[in-house]
Amino acid sequence: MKITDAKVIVCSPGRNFVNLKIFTDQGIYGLGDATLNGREKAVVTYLEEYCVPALIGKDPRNTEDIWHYFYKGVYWKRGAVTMTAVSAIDLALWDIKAKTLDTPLYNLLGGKSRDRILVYTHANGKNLEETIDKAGKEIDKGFLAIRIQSGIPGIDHTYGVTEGNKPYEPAQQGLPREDYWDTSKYLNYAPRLFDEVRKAFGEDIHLLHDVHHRCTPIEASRLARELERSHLFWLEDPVTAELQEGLRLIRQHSVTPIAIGEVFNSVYDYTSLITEQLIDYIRMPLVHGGGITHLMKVAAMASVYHIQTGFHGATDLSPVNLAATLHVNTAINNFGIQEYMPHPEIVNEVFNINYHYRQGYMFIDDTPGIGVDIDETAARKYPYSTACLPVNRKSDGTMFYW
Ligand code: CS2
Ligand code: MG
Repeated sequence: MKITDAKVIVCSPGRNFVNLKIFTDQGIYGLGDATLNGREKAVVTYLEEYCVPALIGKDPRNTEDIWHYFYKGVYWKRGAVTMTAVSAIDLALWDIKAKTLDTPLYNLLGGKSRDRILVYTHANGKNLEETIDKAGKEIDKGFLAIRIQSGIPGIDHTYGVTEGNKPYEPAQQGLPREDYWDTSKYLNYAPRLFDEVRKAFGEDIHLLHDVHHRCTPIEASRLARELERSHLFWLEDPVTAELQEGLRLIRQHSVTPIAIGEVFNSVYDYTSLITEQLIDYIRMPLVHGGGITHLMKVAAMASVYHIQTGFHGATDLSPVNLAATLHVNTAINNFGIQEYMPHPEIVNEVFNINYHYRQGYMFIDDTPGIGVDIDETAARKYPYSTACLPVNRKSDGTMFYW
């Protein structure tokens, strides 16, 4: 079996997506997600200029060797752009392998460890009342786990909080918007927010919260400790994790579970976090973390240290990534939870999907391969348009983490 061609498909049904399609001499093709929010074209160039020509003629079944060809074989290892390209190739090859064997992908990853995938959704409001109101609406849809984000009194616009009833979309057309941030206002408000949410909905619902890397380790320790009384499912990205040792301080001070890694792209971002048991959930998505080949190894390493998965699943990852992630979630033993933000309807004009949500869980069908297809004619109706994530400053103007 040989790879005969590969093409990068860029489209923008409501937001930008990049996908890779790999063709073989046996008429079977595979799809991989290559979307890197706000930096899409960098991955397109990387794939088109450097990867596609090198793929032609290779046997697509050699997923392990091809992964290392594009990882070890490249002098400039790691980094989000490189790893997103590697991920797209890897996903497309696993798609081909499973289609060739006429079986859903999860069967090649260990088969079924479960038949439904616990998911969490998002509720965010401009203030406490609106946040509680929106969380109530998600509970009415049957969700058992909800990420709660709220506008903070005294801060004009908070990342992760949508305006009005618009769907959640952090990237905006053109150059990045500038947001402002005040950690002390946030630290005073967040524990009160969760007290009220618990009061409104009781103890049974799982609550999650995303700090978006905005605290120092000692600030995050205070927050994690004060949130203990609200029994969070997890506190996400409490600190920026370039410094893995930063997580030690939080662990010393609190038993609030910690999730981290949506911006990671290799196991080397996780080594101390996993082996020192400084976290509870890994978040690195398939699309940026080396695809199936690498993520299965990271998940296996995490499982040895009693760490579970909670893969990133925002709407800026394409349905191909979501479906592939559901296959992994079906197969591995140390699955924890899956983030699920439904794509708006327009996305389904371009992607034919093989999963659905029902009463707090996602279900994936038995279509061979990853199971998602792309309609290229529909994709052409939605051309790419530059959009970026905001930048973030402290209230005195100092540049800060986004
Ligand atoms: C968020 C994302 O889903 C999450 O946990 O942090 O919305 C994230 O900000 C975006 O995916 C960035 O592209
Ligand atoms: Mg996050």
